[in-house]
Order: sequence, then C-alpha cells, then structure tokens
Amino acid sequence: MKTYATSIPRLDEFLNGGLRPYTITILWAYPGIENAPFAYQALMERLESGDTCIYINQSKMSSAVENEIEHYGWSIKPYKENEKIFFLDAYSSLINAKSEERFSVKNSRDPKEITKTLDNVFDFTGPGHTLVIYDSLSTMIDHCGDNSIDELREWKEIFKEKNATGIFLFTEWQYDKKILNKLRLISDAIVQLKAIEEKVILREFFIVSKVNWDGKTKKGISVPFKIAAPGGVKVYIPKILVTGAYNSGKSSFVHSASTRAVSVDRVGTTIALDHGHVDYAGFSVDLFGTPGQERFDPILELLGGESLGVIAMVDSTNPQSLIRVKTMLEKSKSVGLPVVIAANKADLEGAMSPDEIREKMSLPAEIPIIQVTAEDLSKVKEGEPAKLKEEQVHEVLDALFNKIV
Ligand SMILES: Nc1nc2c(ncn2[C@@H]2O[C@H](COP(=O)(O)OP(=O)(O)OP(=O)(O)O)[C@@H](O)[C@H]2O)c(=O)[nH]1
Ligand SMILES: [Mg+2]
Repeated sequence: MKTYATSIPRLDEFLNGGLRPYTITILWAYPGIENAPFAYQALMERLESGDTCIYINQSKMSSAVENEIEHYGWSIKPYKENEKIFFLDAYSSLINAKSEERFSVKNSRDPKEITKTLDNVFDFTGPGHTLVIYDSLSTMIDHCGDNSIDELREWKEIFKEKNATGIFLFTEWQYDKKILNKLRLISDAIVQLKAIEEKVILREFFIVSKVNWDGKTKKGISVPFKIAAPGGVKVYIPKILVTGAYNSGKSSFVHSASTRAVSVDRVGTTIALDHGHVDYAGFSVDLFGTPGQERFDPILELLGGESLGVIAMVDSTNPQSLIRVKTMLEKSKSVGLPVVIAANKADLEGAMSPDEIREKMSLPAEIPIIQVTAEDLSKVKEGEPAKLKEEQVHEVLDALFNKIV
C-alpha cells in the first residue's frame, strides 16, 4: 500500500510512513489550538513530491490561506500557476461575496453541492495522487447541520475513484456527543492537538489517537509541538540539561549544537550557565549548560528543574569526570530522566573507549554513549569552547530525541 508522507516531525513515524490512499485523517484540535499549520505543512510536502492538491476552504478566503502559508515560509504560487493546487471556494457564499476562484459553490450550506463541485475539480487533477484538504469540518457542521458529516462517506467513495486522500480540519467546540462519535467512526486516522497549562506556559502537543492502518497509537505518547514562522510544525522541547565535570566540554557542545548560543563565562570557565537554541531535524530545543566547577554546585538544582532530558558530558581522557558527572546528575535532580552520555575529547591520546566508559560508570546498555570530537584540533584554543564535529553532535541529539518522544 502506498504511503504519503506529511513531513510533520514524528507524525509520519506514528502513521508508519504517512497517510494511506482513500482515507480521511482528522486534525482534531481543542479550542485555542491551531491545526491549519499541520495541514499546510502536509500540503507543501505533497506538492513537492508531485501530488496535486485540492483545498476546500469553507472557513476563510482562499487568499487568507495563501497568505498564511507564505507566513510559514512556503509558497504555493508556482503550484497554482502549474495547476497543481486548486481551491474549492465554499466560503465566499457564506459571507455573500462573489468568489474569485475558478471553482466555488453557490450555496455553501448544501454539502451535496460541495460534493458535486469536488467531483468537477477532479476532472482537472490528472491521473496522479491528490491530497484533499477540508477546512473545516467544524464550519460545515455549524452551517450545514449535524447530518452534513454523512457526506464524508460520499467523499471517501470519490477518493477511491480518483486516487485521493483527505486531511480534514476539525475543532472540537461544544458538539453533541453523537456527532463526535460519528466523526471518530467515519475517519481512518485522528491526530489530536491538545494543550496543558503549566503556570503561565501553555504547552501544546499532538497524539495519534486512531489509525486504522499499521501505524502506532500508543496511549500516552504525546508529542509536544510549537508552530514556528517561518518553519511550520516543530517538535518542541523547552529544556534539555547539558551537565558534566569541569572542563569536559559542555560549553563546546552547547555552542556546536546551537543555531544561537550565549555563555556566561569568566576566563574560560562557565560561571552561570550556557544557553543555546537548537533547530534541527524538525525539533526546536533549548539547551541549558551548567557550570562544571564544584563551587557552583548550589545552582545545579535550580538549573536542572523541569528538564525533559539530559546530555551528560564526560571528558574521555579524565576518569575523574566519570564519577563527577554522576554526582552532578544527582545534584541537578536529573536521575531517571532520559539521558545520553557524550564522550568528549575522543580525539586526544589516552581517550577511553565507550566500552571502557560504560564499564567504569556501570551503565546499563540502554543508555547510549556517543563519542564527540573537536572538528579541527589546530583550532582548539585553551579556555575557549571548541567546535565539535556536526555529525557527532547530531548523533547525540538524535539519540536523546528518540528517548524523549
Ligand atoms: N581536543 C579537544 N578539546 C576539546 C574538545 N571539546 C572541548 N575541548 C576543549 O576543552 C576545554 C573545555 O571546554 P568547554 O567546552 O569550555 O568545557 P566546559 O565543560 O564548558 O567547562 P566548564 O564550564 O569550565 O566546566 C576547551 O579548551 C575546549 O576547547 C574536544 O573534543 N577535543
Ligand atoms: Mg562551560
């Protein structure tokens, strides 16, 4: 069976490669959370992969959709010119405006007319696969009544006939339980977008709560996300702690991994903290590096709070650093969090191998130990952070991200 990737980080893994043909996936958002960027990101991915797209806009003007997509740093203009994306305007008539689009419905309150127009658009889409985005089911229910969602069965038949797949936006306002259940039954997959409030921070996350093909719907697996403009949907990890012995290379790691970073250092040693922002592999992550010297230990607990994972730096040439990092994990109250050991200075003579480090620290096999080395030894300056090899830094990040979500 073919799969159609969405390029939304982590989601394709849950869907086992992506969307399936002739299916309906609902982006099921709770009030206050935007689901459209998820659809835009999937739309861009499908267009770039050669699919055609039909965007049924019922809750805003097609020009507003286009502007929003631009806002995230993407452009559908070339695809529009090449007839790879078609808007089906089901909005203008709701506000008594004249549609500017080639395809529109005269009575947006009549789902049958939407079905007929959709069928017409398919005369122009060509033989390949088409992604249909419906924006939105909530607007349809509000304006066309509860029974309008029965029309989804018709649309699925059309999808089968025309080789198409649907992404449907839905916001769960106060609807009757019966409608919600019906939607759950008709759809093939559901991605819930939820939020939790923590003091002032509002954290948003998605959960794949249904998938009727060979994907994963593990209960309780929620992926925190944030919408970046430009950039789109990013898995968002607000805090990863980078800790380890004095001089082990924490500042070097934070600087090498980050797109932007600052350190509070004095003569080459960190006295307060390192902070870096990482934008990598669809993840948006903030790294917090601790100082290494023991005289700063009182602030470790403060820095450790609310971390979602830890990168524990050890200096491969210094056995003392293996003992010290364990103490630091305890002091920062990070024991039990997902952790990856970065074995730094692997380029230097006398560096211990990961196996030796594992044995000396008596670490279980599930904790990864990854060697990191300075990119260019001639550029390593005493007392200054070194630039570490990018692929090794990425290996550390990948290993930790895999443990967190
Ligand atoms: N040869 C080599 N030197 C490195 C490597 N990584 C870091 N260094 C050097 O090791 C020293 C310490 O690195 P930092 O990144 O400042 O270490 P730190 O853990 O932040 O140190 P504190 O903040 O003082 O605890 C610097 O002089 C770096 O240039 C490496 O992979 N190889
Ligand atoms: Mg430092």
